[in-house]
Amino acid sequence: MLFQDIKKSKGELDIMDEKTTILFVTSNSGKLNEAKLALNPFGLNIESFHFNEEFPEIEEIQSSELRHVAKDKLRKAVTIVKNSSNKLGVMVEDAGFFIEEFDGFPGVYSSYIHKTLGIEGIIKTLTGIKNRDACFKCVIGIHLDGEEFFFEGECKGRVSEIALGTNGFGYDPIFIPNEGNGRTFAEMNSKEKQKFSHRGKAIESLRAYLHERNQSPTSNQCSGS
Ligand code: ITT
Repeated sequence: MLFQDIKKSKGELDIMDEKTTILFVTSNSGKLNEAKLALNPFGLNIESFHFNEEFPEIEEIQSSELRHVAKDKLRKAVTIVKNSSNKLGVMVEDAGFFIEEFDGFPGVYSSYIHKTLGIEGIIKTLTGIKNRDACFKCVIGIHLDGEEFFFEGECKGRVSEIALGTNGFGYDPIFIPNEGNGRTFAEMNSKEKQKFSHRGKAIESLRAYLHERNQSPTSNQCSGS
């Protein structure tokens, strides 16, 4: 059942439409577009939170665990988003790129390393190193009716020898997932990336949970965390 299929009386229309809307608090338009692509077909709207002078960004805590970062991000997001009670939920996501040879680095520091070293810097650092195994991981946090739920996704693959492709964002041009015929994420269209990606998997778990919760007479019966 699509979320839009919930029976609506005339006056409830707008309220119910808002109740199919998730407010995604992210500064990353690539993440936002991928979430829309994955969830819109199921009748879930994804709205972005517009950062402003008062709230220019969410400052991330230093932690070695994506889940801790996501949990902290979610609490901060819920605080800065006022009047979200008319929405289905408030969502955040924390992701990282983990290179095996470097014991998982950049991992939780992926954003900083992407801005400083960049993808060409990663390729240079791996010159002459045989083990190019890497993975993407992400944790989605969502605040629903006063409760927090978390959904994880992982995608294993390797770092390419050269940057290839123009689609996607971030580390996509240098990541070759194990599934996907040896192409980088940046050589795939968004739908293909979604099939294999960490985000695609985490979003699918979220979608399945929301579907189950929507069908349950009392929403507290399901646990997604
Ligand atoms: P937020 O506002 O949501 O925190 P961000 O871009 O800072 O956005 P993260 O800290 O979660 O997001 O991401 C860490 C880095 O990993 C960042 O440089 C991203 O561009 C990159 N990244 C995340 N998901 C990716 C993906 O699917 N493909 C390529 N790079 C990705």
